[in-house]
Amino acid sequence: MAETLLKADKLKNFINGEWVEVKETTAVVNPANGKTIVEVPLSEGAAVNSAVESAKKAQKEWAQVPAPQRAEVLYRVGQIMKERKERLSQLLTMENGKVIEEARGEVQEGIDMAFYMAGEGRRLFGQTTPAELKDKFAMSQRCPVGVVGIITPWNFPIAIATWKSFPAIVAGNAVVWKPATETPIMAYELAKIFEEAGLPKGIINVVFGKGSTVGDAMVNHKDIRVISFTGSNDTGRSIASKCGEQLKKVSLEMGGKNAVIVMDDADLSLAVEGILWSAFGTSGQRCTACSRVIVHEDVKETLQERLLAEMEKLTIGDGLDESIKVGPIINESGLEKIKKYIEIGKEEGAKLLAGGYELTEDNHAGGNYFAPTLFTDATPEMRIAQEEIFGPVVSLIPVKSFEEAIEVNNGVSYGLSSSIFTSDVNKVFKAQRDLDTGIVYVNAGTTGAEIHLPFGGTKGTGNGHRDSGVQALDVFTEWKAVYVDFSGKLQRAQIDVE
Ligand code: UN1
Repeated sequence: MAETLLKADKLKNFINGEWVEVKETTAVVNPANGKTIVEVPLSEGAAVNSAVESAKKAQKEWAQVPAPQRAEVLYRVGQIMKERKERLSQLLTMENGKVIEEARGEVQEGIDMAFYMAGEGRRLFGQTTPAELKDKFAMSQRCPVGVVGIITPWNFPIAIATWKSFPAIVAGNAVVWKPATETPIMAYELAKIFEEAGLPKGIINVVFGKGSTVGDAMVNHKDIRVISFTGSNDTGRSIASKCGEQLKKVSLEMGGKNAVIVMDDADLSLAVEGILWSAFGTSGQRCTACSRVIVHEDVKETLQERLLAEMEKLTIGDGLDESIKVGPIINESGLEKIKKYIEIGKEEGAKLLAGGYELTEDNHAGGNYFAPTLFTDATPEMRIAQEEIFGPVVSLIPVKSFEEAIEVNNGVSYGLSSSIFTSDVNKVFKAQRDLDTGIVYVNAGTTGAEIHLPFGGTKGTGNGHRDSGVQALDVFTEWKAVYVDFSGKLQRAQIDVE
């Protein structure tokens, strides 16, 4: 099936509008069945150099193209993505494992981002402001940065790529892009779409390969002026320190330890649905996934019983099958990490109520499947309640009050998403104010951020920048202040004349 959908057995880099073959490759494996889908290049640093060279040249002209015309390319990209939505979704499920309805949702996120960012071609607002002096005009405007580097993860291989590349392109930059080695097909497909949409050569360059080679070469390249990264905390920190030494702008999004708070006045059926979806959707492999449930002690027993009953109904398997609700884990090492945390949770004294094991029976053979897992009676300081697991594992933490719930929510090193289920309007407003995360939901789970709002978080989740929304433009533009003096004489500012 992959062969007929993909029409390639070996992917190529896309540099300066050319498809460039690379000798060394590695297999891309479907996590649902362990079968190889395609070979992906393992590029050397030299590929980054040639990508940057072409990007530099192309960007100079691209920056001169009026932004509304740059945006037209994005409209065409959105249109082609729309036409290919089903095909892209199936390929996404094959390389990433997420169930097909979620894959369609992710591709739709990319389409939405295309049309939304295309609109920015006619906005890209700056500001005019009064000047201090007579007959003087002052304004600030957004300017492209030049060549930008984007490094994207395997868990949202197309949506996150659009969050970064579309604002970069509409703002007049050229992009060097390293997609995750686990999920290169979405990058290959998107590059083809850019090509068909008429994006000039060199404006998007895709270099496949390992982070340690390709990513490092990008981070250390003097002509890449911005790095926008989504991925693990360790990698993000190392990128940040390398960029710091070079005074290079860096935007980081590095995960979460997101909680759903369930108060004693909550609609419990709604809360159960919200927890199920945000904890076990995408097999918990979202930065926004819920991995803690902070529950008022008066409703803990009922909530946990109802959760258990619903968890039993979850179907686990190959996401191409429309009846499946939970797909596989991306790879062996993802699986090993989850298993490690199950042992940690048990040792720490949390009570394992469901799951906690890998699925290996015949209908799961060859894939990486993990049973949806529920711990209860966890305490806030346990490692399973502090560290990102990136799998279908959720821990219930009982609390006595609203104030304690907020404190527990905020008592982790991450700050991406949080949610509260309550019917008390005062708690709603207090919670949205006091929850220390970049995204807050009321009466909904922790996942499902929309592309026209800023995406990112506080503390260890990032470094203050945001993906998507108009806020993404702050990453990919420099502000320029412009003063025009039309008085006809030299007016000196900031001089006191008595
Ligand atoms: C991620 O997990 O890195 O908010 C992105 C959501 C999705 C995006 C998740 N729209 O859950």
